[in-house]
Amino acid sequence: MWVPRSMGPRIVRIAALLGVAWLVPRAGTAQDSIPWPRADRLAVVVRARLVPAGGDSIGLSYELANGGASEQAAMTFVVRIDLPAYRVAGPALWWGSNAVVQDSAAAHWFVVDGRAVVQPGATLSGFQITAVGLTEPVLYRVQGFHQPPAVAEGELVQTPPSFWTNSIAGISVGVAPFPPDSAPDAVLSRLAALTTRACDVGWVTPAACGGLTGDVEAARQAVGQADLSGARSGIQSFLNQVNGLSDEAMALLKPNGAFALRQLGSGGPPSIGILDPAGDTYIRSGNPNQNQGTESILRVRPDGDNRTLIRFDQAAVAAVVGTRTVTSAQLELTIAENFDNWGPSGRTLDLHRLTQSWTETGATWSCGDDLEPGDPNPDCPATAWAMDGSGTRPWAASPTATVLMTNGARGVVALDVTADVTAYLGGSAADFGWLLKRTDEGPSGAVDFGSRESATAPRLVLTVQ
Ligand SMILES: [Ca+2]
Ligand SMILES: [Ca+2]
Repeated sequence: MWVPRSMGPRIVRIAALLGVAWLVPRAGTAQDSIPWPRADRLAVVVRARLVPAGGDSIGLSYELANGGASEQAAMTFVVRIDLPAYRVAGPALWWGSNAVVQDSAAAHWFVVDGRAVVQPGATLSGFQITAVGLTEPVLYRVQGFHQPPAVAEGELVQTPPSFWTNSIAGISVGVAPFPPDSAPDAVLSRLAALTTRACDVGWVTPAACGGLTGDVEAARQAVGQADLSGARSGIQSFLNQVNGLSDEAMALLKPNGAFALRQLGSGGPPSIGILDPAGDTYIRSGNPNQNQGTESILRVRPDGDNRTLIRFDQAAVAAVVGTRTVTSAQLELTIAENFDNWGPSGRTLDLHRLTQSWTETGATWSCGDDLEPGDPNPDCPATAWAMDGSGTRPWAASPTATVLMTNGARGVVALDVTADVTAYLGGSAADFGWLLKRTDEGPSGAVDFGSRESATAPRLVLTVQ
């Protein structure tokens, strides 16, 4: 199998992780002689296509067709996804999750109700992932359902074959992180390699391959002559041709072509990425050892010094930003209930950068991670923090952002965290998220925001260019 040089190590690594039975003829094993149905009794076709996804995200939807000649119904579907964060959705009665399968990150769908298996001759769609990154070829695996063999009384029951020896594999389109080298020649070299790959596996017809390859080659020559405008024309022509190709070709080549155009300085509009929190909770001096991490609200109020903690997955932020620059980062909170007691001219909330680590289900007034959050005692051998009293506060003294709350305010409150997100990404500040509190916790003024357990979760809106 030929793979582009830049992709070779990854493909080989993926092949090693997911099993390489699809690359080489299967050697007979002792397992083949046991009466369990073998993997080759399942014949499936997996189709991938792009689906709309917000901002900078890529949405992929997979269709699983079980061949009429199969002797098994399909019941497990795995696609290699080499990303720290992505969303997985599945068809009805299939459980979809981010999983580690044989030490390999993978989107994993498993039927949870026998009625939903994909019978021979049937097709099921709706296996979806949403992620920020770029598409590339990945391996998938599908395992069939089989009844255990009948066993006579006294006969030894044989161990069923594992997923890895009793599943079939193939190549489809997945999402991977942005490439580390985004210089124009590296990006075009990647695009040329992916185009060749799409042609090799039959996602692009030989006739169309010539046109696509010619466009990328023209762009590479233009870059060699420092003619970025000419290079952009080549890639624009490439993208025009990609429209109308097979679903897999579009899924693989469209995002990569668009990425190349961006890296060639197309001056296109900035893109926007939206992230859900990795953790949120609120703490209160009135119940100093109680955790509120699973509540559907994030409360800020003076009585009991209720303060909100929130943080995002830095790897997910980095994946959105890729090789570009954050031009804006807004923390958006949706008001679930405004107690409308902010006085005639309103009162302010301050958002501070936290400087100590904490966990969503362990954070209390007393510490960042109570080891026994279910009891009324502080169990904080290593994570105590000084939310009041003596000691250094676990947040940066100068607030990152301040917002005025007023009676009657409803909807979304936005806090500008661009400087902090940039500092977190650049490593000049450790990322423990933020604390939101009343500037002056004396006078009245209370508000509940939706937590990530609610329908109006906080979000981090990133604009990158
Ligand atoms: Ca929470
Ligand atoms: Ca405790």
